Amino acid sequence: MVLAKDTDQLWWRSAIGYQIYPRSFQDSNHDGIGDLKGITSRFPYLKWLGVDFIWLNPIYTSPNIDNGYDIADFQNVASEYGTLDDLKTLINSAHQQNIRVIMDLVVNHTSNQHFWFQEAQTSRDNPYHDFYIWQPNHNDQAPNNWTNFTGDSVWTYNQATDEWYFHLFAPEQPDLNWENQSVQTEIIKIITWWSEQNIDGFRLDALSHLKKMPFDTLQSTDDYQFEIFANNPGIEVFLSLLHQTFQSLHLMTIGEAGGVHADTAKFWTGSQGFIDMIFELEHQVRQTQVPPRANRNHLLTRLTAWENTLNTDGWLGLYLENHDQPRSITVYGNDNPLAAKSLATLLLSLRGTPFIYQGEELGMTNMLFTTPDQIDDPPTYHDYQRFLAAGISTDVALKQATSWSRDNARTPMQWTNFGFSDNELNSKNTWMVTNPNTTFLNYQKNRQDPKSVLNYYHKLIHLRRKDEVLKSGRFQSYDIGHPDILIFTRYLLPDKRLILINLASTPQSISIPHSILSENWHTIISTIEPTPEISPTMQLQPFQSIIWYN
Ligand code: ISL
Ligand code: CA
Repeated sequence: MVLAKDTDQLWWRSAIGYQIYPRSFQDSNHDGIGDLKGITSRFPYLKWLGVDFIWLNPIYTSPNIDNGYDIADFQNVASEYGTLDDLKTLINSAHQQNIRVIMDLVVNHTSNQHFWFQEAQTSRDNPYHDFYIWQPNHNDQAPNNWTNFTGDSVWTYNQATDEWYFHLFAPEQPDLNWENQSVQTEIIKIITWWSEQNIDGFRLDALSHLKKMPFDTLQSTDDYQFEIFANNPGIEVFLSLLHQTFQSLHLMTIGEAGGVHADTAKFWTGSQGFIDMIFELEHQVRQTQVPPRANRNHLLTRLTAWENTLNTDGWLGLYLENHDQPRSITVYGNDNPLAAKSLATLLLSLRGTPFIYQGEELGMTNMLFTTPDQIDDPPTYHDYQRFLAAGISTDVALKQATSWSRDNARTPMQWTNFGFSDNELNSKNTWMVTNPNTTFLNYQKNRQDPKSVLNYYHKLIHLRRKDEVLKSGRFQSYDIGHPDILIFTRYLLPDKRLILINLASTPQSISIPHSILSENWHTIISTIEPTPEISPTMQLQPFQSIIWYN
């Protein structure tokens, strides 16, 4: 079944998304790795939860240096996840249940195992050579001293051609040369082929990095060192080419745009932009490394800035978690389930398209890593060894390396006491360790408990689904001068919703601005029941967030 693509082109504006990390979602054949059949078997759950589409992290053939973000074949499925037929079944079954399917498009780079790179590296005359970015070797020195996202040089030497090739991520992920028209043509073919497989859109990986600066540009050494890789002049040529392709195929797009700031967002999304929605990477900053704690005030102020910028034009992809971030309940809420409810209220009441990351709706937490062999993410392991080399003890090095590690988000989904397996034996054989707290923090227990994080998500999602104001109303915030509390309205006049987000972990007393009090509000939902009436001064319990309707 194909969902009508052209009748409702803006379907994503009123939709709720759910991000699936296929390796860790559901294992259907007991090999310890999540797979496509596993995902398909969970659609009834996603239906119950109330999501409209899923985004699948990469499932293509890959040597898994970066868990699938190093693609060796864009048009095939990694065997551990199943077959192309399994994917067709997944897409069909999703569509039958009115769930759309978004794939991850990783075209800033490929795997070094991709046929193009295998060819490209053999000689300067090879037809695929210019698919990648090369500089000649002089005196065995890298062409410049730029540092990439993994903390190493952007250059790796290639003996066969006596050249260096460019990579923003691992050396096994060479960057594609977007200046080469043959690269553009090949990528468009791939996008078209996927469209023919009936997918509904793409999340565009590392999109802001496609255009490189001249190699004699100086890279700064401060916090802004990666600006040199983002949103560079000339990127609009590549973005508009992609835009035309997506438009003509009616594919929804959400671009991951690291290094793009709220003030330039309109260039990316909206009537002048190239993509339907943007994933910004500004809202999370660290407050402490161990334990992992993020700055709550920064979260609220950055999200407010983004909401204001895209209030009338453009659209935001809203998220608090993904496969690259530690768990939000841990970094903002000290593992308190009430914090997860407060964060859910934020995620599901802002203007934009909310994305729930698997397990977030259960209040899944960071994992306490106890041995180095539990680490999977190469950059995390790299950090661990760096700390050891600096003379730090094993225990402390492990804590420091893993506290903010991406691995925290990648532990298996906690469906039962055994995680994503159905028995104790299989649960010991998973590709990555299951968080031991699955014995008490899991889907089965959550579903039965009316006060659980999951049931709160369920209620909120269904509230948003039937409320046009929460889906499309504009945003207006009120400054009450409290670092951990955000008050805002969503409005589609004459209708208004008033939302109070409280991320403080201790009781608070606040004054509500007069301009708000002059309206009539009735209570709808609160993270802590009973839902309080609005009043000039309010005593809020820790993580008490509230929604009122006019
Ligand atoms: O731009 C950044 C910071 O300003 C980077 O965070 C960068 O955009 C980000 O690391 C890109 O992440 C994505 O591509 C990576 C992959 O490892 C991540 O999992 C993915 O989300 C390489 O494909
Ligand atoms: Ca499996």
